[in-house]
This record gives sequence, C-alpha cells and structure tokens, in this order.
Amino acid sequence: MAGGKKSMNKAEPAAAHSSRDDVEGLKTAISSHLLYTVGKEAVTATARDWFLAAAHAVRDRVTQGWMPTLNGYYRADSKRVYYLSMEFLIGRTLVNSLINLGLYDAVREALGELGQDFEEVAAWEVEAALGNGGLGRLAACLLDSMATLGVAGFGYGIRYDYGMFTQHIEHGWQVESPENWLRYGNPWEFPRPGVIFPVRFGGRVIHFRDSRGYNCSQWVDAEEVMAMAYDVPVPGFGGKSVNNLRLWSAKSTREFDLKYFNAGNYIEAVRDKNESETLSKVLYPSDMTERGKELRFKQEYFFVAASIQDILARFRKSHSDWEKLPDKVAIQLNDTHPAMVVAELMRVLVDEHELPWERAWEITRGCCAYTNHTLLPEALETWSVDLFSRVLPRHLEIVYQLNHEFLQGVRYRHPGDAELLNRVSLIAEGGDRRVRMAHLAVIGSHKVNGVAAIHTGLMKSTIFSDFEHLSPGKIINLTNGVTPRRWMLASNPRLSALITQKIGDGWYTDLDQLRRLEPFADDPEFCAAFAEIKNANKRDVAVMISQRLGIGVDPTSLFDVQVKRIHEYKRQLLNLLHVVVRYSRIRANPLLESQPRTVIIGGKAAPGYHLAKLIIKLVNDISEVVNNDPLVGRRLRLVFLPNYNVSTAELVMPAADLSEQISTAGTEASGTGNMKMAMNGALTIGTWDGANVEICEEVGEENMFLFGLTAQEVARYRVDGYDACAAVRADKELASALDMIGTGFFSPDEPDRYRALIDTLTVGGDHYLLTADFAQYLAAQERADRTFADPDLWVRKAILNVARMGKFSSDRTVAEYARQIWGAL
Ligand code: B1N
Repeated sequence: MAGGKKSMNKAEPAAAHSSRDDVEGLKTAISSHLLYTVGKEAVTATARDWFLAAAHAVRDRVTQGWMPTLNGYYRADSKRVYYLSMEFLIGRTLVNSLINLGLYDAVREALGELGQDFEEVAAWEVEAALGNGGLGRLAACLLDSMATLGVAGFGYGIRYDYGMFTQHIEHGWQVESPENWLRYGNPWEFPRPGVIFPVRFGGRVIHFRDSRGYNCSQWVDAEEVMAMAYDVPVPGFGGKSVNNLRLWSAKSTREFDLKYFNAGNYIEAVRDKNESETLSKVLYPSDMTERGKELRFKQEYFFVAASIQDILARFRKSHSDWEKLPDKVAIQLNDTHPAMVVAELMRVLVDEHELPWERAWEITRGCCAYTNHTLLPEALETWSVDLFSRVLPRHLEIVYQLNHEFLQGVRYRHPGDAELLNRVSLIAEGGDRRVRMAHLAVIGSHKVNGVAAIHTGLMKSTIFSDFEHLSPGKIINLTNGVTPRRWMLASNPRLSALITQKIGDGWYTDLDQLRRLEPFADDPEFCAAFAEIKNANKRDVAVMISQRLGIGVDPTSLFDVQVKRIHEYKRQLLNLLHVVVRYSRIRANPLLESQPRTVIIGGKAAPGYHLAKLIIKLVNDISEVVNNDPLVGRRLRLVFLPNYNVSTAELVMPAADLSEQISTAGTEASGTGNMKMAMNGALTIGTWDGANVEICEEVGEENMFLFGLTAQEVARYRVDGYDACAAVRADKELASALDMIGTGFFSPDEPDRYRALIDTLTVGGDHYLLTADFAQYLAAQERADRTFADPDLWVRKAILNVARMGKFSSDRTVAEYARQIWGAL
C-alpha cells in the first residue's frame, strides 16, 4: 500500500545537478499542476495531491523528449524492436524518471521550498505491479536499457486493471487482496482513444477459391472486442531517448452495444460490455503454472492481435513491400505467452494481405525471436486443441499446416524416425491433444535464447535437444542483466555517491567501470565508508521491520536475505531448516557463542499453490517461537516481510549482507535478485545454478559461498533414484529439525500442520533434493559466519563483489540482443 511513510533521512541519489532555474521552473510547474490538473490548493492538498502534481510536472519533462525520439525513429526509418510481454513489472516511476532526467535534486528542492518532504510525497506513488516476478521485472529493465542505448524499442503488453495482488499476513497465513492501482489515476500514462483495434474470438473458417484460382481461407462470424492503447513514456538515462510502452485495455465494441441498445435491452448491453472488458481485468498471479484457463488464452491472443495490427500499420506508413518487414521489424517474444504471434502474423499476411504461404513464412521467421525463461515442465505452455479450435479456429488450421510442413521436412532428413516426429511435433498426441506453444515459438523464430549460460546449455541438451540438432546455432545464450539506474543509483544512493566520488559517474551507463573500485578494497578509509553505508542501509530496514512488524532486529547482525516468489524449487524450506538447526543448537547449548543473524524471507505464493502458502505459514510459525524465546537473546531473528514487491526490494537489496540463491541446480533459469544484491555488496550463498555460475566467474569463488550438487549430479540422482529417507536418517541434526517441524514443535495449536510438507522431503522422495544438499548448505553457512566475524575480510569481499558485477548490467544484455538477434545497433 502507498503510505505516507516518514522520511528516513536517506541520502539522495546522485546523478543530479540542480540549477536555480530548474528549481524555480519546477516549483511553478508543480503548483500549476496542483491547481489545474489535481484541482487543489496548497492549503487543502494532501501528500497524495502533491505526489500527483509533482508526477505531472515530471511527466511534462519526460514528454518533451518523447515525440522527438519517436519522430527521429520515423525519419531515420530505424529498425523497430518490439518487446512483447504479458508482464512489465515497472514498480514506482517518479524517482527513476528524475534520475534518468537528471532532475532529482531540483525536484527535491522544489518540493522542499513548497513546504513538502520529498520522501513522504514519493511514498504515495502506488507501484505498477503488472508482473509476477523476475520475468516481468526483466522486461522493465530491458526497456530502461533500450531507451538508454538509443535502440528503437517498444514494449507491448496489457494494462491490467488489477496487477499483482497485495499480500496480507493473517495469523501467519497469506491472504490476497486485489490492488486497485488505478483508483487515484495513473499519472504516467496517456490514454489513446483513437488507437483502437478490433480483436476477434470464436466463429468459423470458410474456404474458397479466389479470382486467381488460389485456395483461400477466411475467418467469419467471430465476436469482437476492442483493444485500446495506453502509452507510457520510457525515458532512458540522460534523457536523450524516450521510448514507448504501449499497454492494451479491452473495451467492448460500439456495434455490440448498439445491437442491444437498439433492441431496447439496456441491462443486457451493459452486462455484455462488462464481460468483454474482463480480458484486461486481472494479471494471472501464478507464475509457472497457468493451466488451461480460457481467459488466460484469450488475454494472450488479445494483446498479440492488437500489437500485430499496430506494428504492421506503422510499417505500412513507410513501406509497401512486405519483403522488407524483417529488415524493419524485430519481434521479441518474452517466453511463449505471446507465441501466438507466429500464427497471427501468418494469418494476417496470407489471409488478409494475400501473400503466398512460403513468403509469409520466411517473413514471419525473419521477424520473430523467442526467449525461454524456464525448463520446469509444469511451466511449458500447452493449450488443448479443443479450446484452441473454439476460440481461434483459423489459427489452429495454420498451426496444423505449419506442423505438417515442418514434420515433412524432418521426415525427409530423418526417414523412419517416428519417435523424433512425435517429440518435435507442434501437437502433443495422447488422450487430450494439445498445442505445444514452445515448439511453435521455436519453429517460428530465427533465434531462440536462454537467459543464463547454464540454462541455455540445458535447453540445448534437454527440452530443445531435437531442435538443436535440426537447426544448430539457432539457440543462443543472452545472460540476463538488471538496470543499474534503478538497482543502484535510485535504490542505494549512499553507495552510489561513494562510488561516484572515487571513480566518477561513467559507471551509470558503463557498469564495467566498477572494476576501478578494486584497488579501493585495500584502502582502509574506503572500506570503512563502505561498511558504514551498508550499516546505514541495514538500520533503515531495521526501522521498517520494527514499524511494520514490531520485531526488533539488531542492525549489526548478519542480514541474511531470501526475497523471491515462494516456490518449492527455490527451496525457502532449506533456508528454514538452517534456521531451525541454529535455533536447536542455541537451545541445546544456551551459552553457545554464535554470530548474530537476522534471516529475512519475503515473497508471494500463487493463490492456488497450497504448499507454497504453507511455507509462508511455517516461516511465521518459526519466527513466532524463535523471536520470542528469551534464551535466544540477540543471536537469531527470523522475519517474514509481507507483500514483497519492487518497492520493498529497493529497500532490502541494499541492506543485504548475505544473498540466498539456493535453488536446486538446474531449476532457476537465471535469477536476477542474485545480481541486484551482489552489485549492492552482498555476498552470495548459492548453488551452481542460473546466473550464480556466471557471478562466480566474475567475482571469484573465494568471494562467495557456493555449495551443493551440480546440475549434472542432480540429473544423475533423478535417473538413478535417490533415497531421501536414508539421507535423513544419516544426519541427526537434519532428522531432528524435520521432526520438530513435522510433529508440531512450531505449531502446537495444530501439530499435524506441516506433516504433508515434511513428507515431501522424506517419503515423497524430495524431488528438489533439499536433504541431499543440506549438509553442504550448513557448511557454507558456517563459512559465512566465520567470514562475517572478520569485518575487514567481509567488507573486502563485498567491495570486490560490487567492483566485478559490471557484466550484469541490462545495458550489456540489450546490446547483445541488438547485435545478435535484432540487427539494431
Ligand atoms: O524469469 C526470470 C529468471 O531470472 C528466473 O530464473 C525465471 O524463473 C523467471 C510463467 C514465468 N521463468 N518463467 C517465468 C512467469 C510467469 C508465467 O506466467 C512463467 N518466470 C521465469 C527472467 O529471465
């Protein structure tokens, strides 16, 4: 919730130079917006009113660069890059825009002179939570970097009325409530009632011969919904380019209304209007597991169909030759959620523009590229042929035709290999036949990429191994990155100022320059300043925890942070087992000297994911016992941070000492929280998974605490079988921790509460191999304790982490996409 949070005396972001003229101009602009846009006067204005006035004043400045950028692309006929994503997890916009425009100090001063506290005003912004987690936040980071690098990049997505739910904790359980983020208006968007396209569903297909004697198909009798555009300007750092994010909102068609209104059926008309507008009503909150939901399928096609119409209309303003499309248009599919682009582009080119099928196919593949973000089988999208044929009958025909031709090619090259045909087919045969969206995305793309080296390697050796053999070189790696503007400059102003003081400000847009900090790891004065900044950031978080949760944490203790979605594969439960062992050791030996720790866990569970919700309850049950046990003293705290979102991340990432990245090797495609914490000076305790592997290559294994099975070993265990019960029997501390949880030590009100959860780790076979990694995890935690006990050693390692994280800027990621896929830069 946006709240009038009191200023916490945070240092201000760097990258701002304010002049008197800027400040005076902004004061006038803010006052004017307060009166003419918000309709208030200073005497009656609330902090939210001031926020809206300031946001509008800033939006005006952003907008000044926007039209020139878009006109520039038009005049230069630049190749446009379209990033299609069901999610853009933007977060708050005010501070970021100010940093990118270089107006942070000026607006702060202007508000101050108007009698307002900047921090308090900025805290009233409701974040745009149009995403679940890493995939959506990555999309937002890439937009920032595209604008910063001057790539003509446009985002396309959905303007959900309700974004990610708000998480409340009631009696330790997660309770979801809808977040009506648009209630007070969204100052960053421009509604475009004139940019509106029809999107069709249902109906049937007719086949006929045209005047030239060609076989043609037409999709008729479909229902129509309108997609209306809302534009959000995306300023790059330095304010030179301002790109566009276009989000579609569903509106009922006028014809639809009139039909009923004319028949005098007012109530029916309004009811149907509401129904067609449900398409953009709500973000699906289950990352990884959205199975067979018709509304989700329609949402995906809704934004694909609108985006393709818009993209082609823009192309046609400057070009008549369809062959040029791949030279002028790159379409990046953020996972398979927009994979229907492949069938839709074929349909439009063939059915509506009468291109020959083969030419349309070459053009489609020339434009499209697909990014895969997960190997987990439950996350690979398939849609039943039945649903497909009811909602998009023509698209299903196209998928069948593409499949037929594709399989014919495979059969020609690999005669007699029926198994291969089954494996690569776009259709999964069996009881209920399903369309495999990943296969459609692969054959419809000229490039396919993974998001970290290990993930791309596994894509090639597992789920896409057949495609790797059929089209070697198509699958490439482009390791994720995050924008240093939001994740360092805006969220960690203290550290940013220190860095800039030492190496200048070139690192804002060239993160490799952080390497120049390395020598300072041996400079006692710098080390002391660095350590003091970390402590100040930790004190801020301690204040927040005390205010929000009433838990007192020691800001000098080791802050051990695991913030991310709650998922079995991410193994929050492994973290908890370590906490329970620590607690048991203290109980068994009350005089034990143990490095004080504050374990912070935050994240949302998908509303239907019962085990994940049970894990949240377990965190709260354990924290209740541990935090209130007088025996523990200051040695241990466990905190569950409710409603983890982008704004909380911005507060917590800079305060982490230890970054928990402990997924089962081979399951986390990349991770991006690992990057955010390491570049803010946390040391990683992690597995050989995702981008951890590359972080290790950069910062050095001696500056991390890596442990556990490798992805190859995990694969071996899965094939050979693994006896979890034997592993538990062999480890007394593990057995005892599981027993305490499983028999109700932390849940005396309901001793069996965690029986089923604990069973997944024992009799259930422990699919994510927590028990196999447990001993090594404990050993790694002990290494972390010992290192932390030597503050000079720890700070040196932390500085080297920051200095060596340059690779993980999303500027590098975008430059790689631009050169290796888009042909734009
Ligand atoms: O994408 C991130 C990665 O850093 C993470 O490792 C990865 O888990 C995440 C279906 C997803 N993969 N798949 C999803 C999200 C929503 C949904 O409906 C799947 N998210 C990821 C960025 O590469």
